[in-house]
Amino acid sequence: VDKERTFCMIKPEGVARGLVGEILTRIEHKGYRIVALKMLRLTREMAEKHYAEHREKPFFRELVEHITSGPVIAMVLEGPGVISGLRKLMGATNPQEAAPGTIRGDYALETGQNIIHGADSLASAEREINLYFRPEEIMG
Ligand code: YYY
Ligand code: MG
Repeated sequence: VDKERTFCMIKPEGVARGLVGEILTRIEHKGYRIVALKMLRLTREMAEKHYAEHREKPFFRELVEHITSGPVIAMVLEGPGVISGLRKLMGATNPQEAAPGTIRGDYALETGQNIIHGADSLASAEREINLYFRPEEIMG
């Protein structure tokens, strides 16, 4: 599965803090290919779809507020094992538990401000890619 694809997003605080270049550098240096990329600001409706799996969680409202609070960078990444590989580059959800050397481990302190999103499974990756990108926006 050399052509495995995943969905990745730099969240509003990552963009606001000027970490876009740093994060793209880590992704590219690892060897993953960026096959689609756009900057956008999520509507509430988009955010609720994106995080539909968390609809019943106590932090859902805050999560939607946060992800719609400013522009984000949405991407499709391609490469062998990229779904789990991106999750490793990201580090643990709680940045206080994320290992040094990971994006969250190096640049964040709070779960609600953890800078980066990555799909957590093949099904999530496919669902999220389709939520953000039309087929013709993805470079083969
Ligand atoms: O996939 P990942 O982002 O690592 O974590 P999820 O468990 O899917 O949660 C999505 C998102 O929700 C997380 O990145 C921050 C936020 N969140 C939170 O604010 N408080 C929690 N206790 C758990 C998650
Ligand atoms: Mg998740």
